[in-house]
Amino acid sequence: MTLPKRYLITSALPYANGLKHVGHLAGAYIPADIYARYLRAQKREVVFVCGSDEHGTAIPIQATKEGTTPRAIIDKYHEAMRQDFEDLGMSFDIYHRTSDPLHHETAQEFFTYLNDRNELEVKETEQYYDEEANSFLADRYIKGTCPNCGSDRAFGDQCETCGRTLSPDELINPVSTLSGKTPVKRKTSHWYLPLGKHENFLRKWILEQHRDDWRPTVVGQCKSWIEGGLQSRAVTRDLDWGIKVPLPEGAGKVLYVWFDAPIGYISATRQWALDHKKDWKPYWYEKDTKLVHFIGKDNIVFHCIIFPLMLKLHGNILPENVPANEFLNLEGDKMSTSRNWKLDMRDYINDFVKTENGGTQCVDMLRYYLTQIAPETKDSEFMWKGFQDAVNSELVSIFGNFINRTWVLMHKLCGGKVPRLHEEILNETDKALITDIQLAKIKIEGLLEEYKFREALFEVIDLSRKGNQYLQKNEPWILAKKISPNRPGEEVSAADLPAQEAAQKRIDNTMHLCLQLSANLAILVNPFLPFTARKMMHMMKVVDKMLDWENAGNIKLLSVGYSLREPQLLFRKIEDSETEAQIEKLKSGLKKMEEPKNPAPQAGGEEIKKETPAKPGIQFDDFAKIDLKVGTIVAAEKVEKADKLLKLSVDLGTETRTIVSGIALHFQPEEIVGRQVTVVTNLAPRKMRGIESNGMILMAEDKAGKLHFIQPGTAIDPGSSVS
Ligand code: B3M
Ligand code: ZN
Repeated sequence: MTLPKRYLITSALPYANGLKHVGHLAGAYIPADIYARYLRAQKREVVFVCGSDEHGTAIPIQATKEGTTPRAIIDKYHEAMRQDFEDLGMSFDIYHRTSDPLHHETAQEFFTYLNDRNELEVKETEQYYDEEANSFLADRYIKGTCPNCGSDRAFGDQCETCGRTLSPDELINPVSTLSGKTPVKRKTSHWYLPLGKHENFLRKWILEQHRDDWRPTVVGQCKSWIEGGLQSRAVTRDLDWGIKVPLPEGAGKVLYVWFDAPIGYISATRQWALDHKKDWKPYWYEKDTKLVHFIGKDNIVFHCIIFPLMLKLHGNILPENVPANEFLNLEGDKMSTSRNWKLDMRDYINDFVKTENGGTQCVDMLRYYLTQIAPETKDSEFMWKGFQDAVNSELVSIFGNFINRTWVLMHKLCGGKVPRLHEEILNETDKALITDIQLAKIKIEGLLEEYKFREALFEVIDLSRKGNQYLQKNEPWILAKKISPNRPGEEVSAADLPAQEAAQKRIDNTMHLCLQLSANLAILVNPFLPFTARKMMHMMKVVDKMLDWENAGNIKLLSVGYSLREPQLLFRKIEDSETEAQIEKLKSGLKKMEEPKNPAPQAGGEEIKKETPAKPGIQFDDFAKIDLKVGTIVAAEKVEKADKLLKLSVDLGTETRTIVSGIALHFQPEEIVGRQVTVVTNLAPRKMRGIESNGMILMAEDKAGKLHFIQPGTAIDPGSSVS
């Protein structure tokens, strides 16, 4: 396989509508940064781009919330995000922004190119229009009742209560959030990207060509999109915040944010090229460029289907891979900005990095933990206790400990200089260590090339673990006692000389190899923990060049006789008090948001619940004991003197059962007659308020505490079994 001539690495452009949390960092930024740093160490030609996504309705909505203008919002958050990324060591070659004129021009050119070649369709549709505000309404600007769960706070694009994706037409009683009035329908025309027309290309390119080298989760999502039928997607909007449609008939319209944002990768590359007097074109047009998009899983469709199609139609190269990450949860619950259940990068920086005993070691601690728990194949969990363990029992006790012991011993036993290696007496442990160093390099680079960052990092730590074991086995501190017996001034007998010489040689070899291993560890850890690698370089008094990847595996990196600096501790421990304080802060932050909104929490209100913790695992036999059937509610009435209970008659096909259910605060009896439910039919009978209940109906409870029926997608025969 020939190596690509150049690499273009992209990280998703975060919306400039708020601070970003560590879930974002773990998903699209740290892995990309590791990859870019690794490639640079390999001396490959790399450009790593990112920037702020400054269009879309998210921006004016945030402006309304903060009582300011969209422009002020993007300026504020662009700068804040740029700074946070810098503080956390993201090595972007450029952090651009989509409000930049160069980006507007690039995106408009792109649109014009496609439109001129008839790659876009124009379609007339009817859309909601607010007559009072004189404006078409973006989906987010329409509120109404959710057809799925009945919540009256659903938006035109999504119901936040039940999570269902909606279109404005599905909303019951739509209302404009601009004026509070009922909107009317008006004709409008838009430009569409006809995905369906290119189904064959997409199928072939993703489901055949990349079936094996893209992550299964990514291919899986694409597959279900393609199989679900590819609809044309509008690439313009009736909105005034965004990039103007560059056509007279497009007056008052802008490019859809998801059309312009990925083009931001191109404009960022252009700006970088301008700044460095380079040519940007090969990066987007030459086949020997390897383009890799790092994203979170919610952006898969845009990066794997829509943008690649745009690129193809525009004559550009396509991404080689899109290593999308799953989500990162926090302390047992989904990270969420609206519920303030999150750890912002900024908070971590303030609480750990910008403190007296913080600094860049704390940046690397976060980078370490987030890589170790990277949600590469499934959602994963940030736990403060896990963070503490990762730092204290891996970074401090294994990696840091090895380096520190090596340095202390080298100063004590070898006068602070790199001792000789006596090849003639190399023993099995020495040879095994040398092989381990060489193998580690090969393993780590193989894993990095496959975007398996957490496994790659594990190998780095594992190599330092082997270093500790090697030291332990060789015990140079014991050997040293043989050379300088405890009683000073005592003469050494001639007979002891050969034994002392042998001991000295063993010390030399042990320390020599530990130092060479340390140099190797600096190279191998550098893509992951760049600040730690720098500190190690300082201790070794070596220059940047030593970190070139090609030096890994080499055990002659530090010359004999070279004097090294005193050790510096690489990492400090994380105290219980620190993690406890963080957990407390998280919990009280959540409350603060809840209290004003919800003075008297009650079922169906706005109370925000934490996800129920997972129950312990069960065997299939345990599950098989439960008899589940579909039933139809044929009658329902209130139970006297029990405001929570409804007495239901449920048709189970062969019989009609009486079931008493605690759902009266959520549903009126008349509204549930006719609904299908899932029933546990073999639950022991139970008397409630004098009525015998013969079974239980299953309901789902959302985060707001609201109940929802669990029913078949379409009506089926009562009595059908559920398994
Ligand atoms: N701004 C969505 C997000 O931040 C969007 C990504 C654009 S990448 C071109 O999740
Ligand atoms: Zn809903």
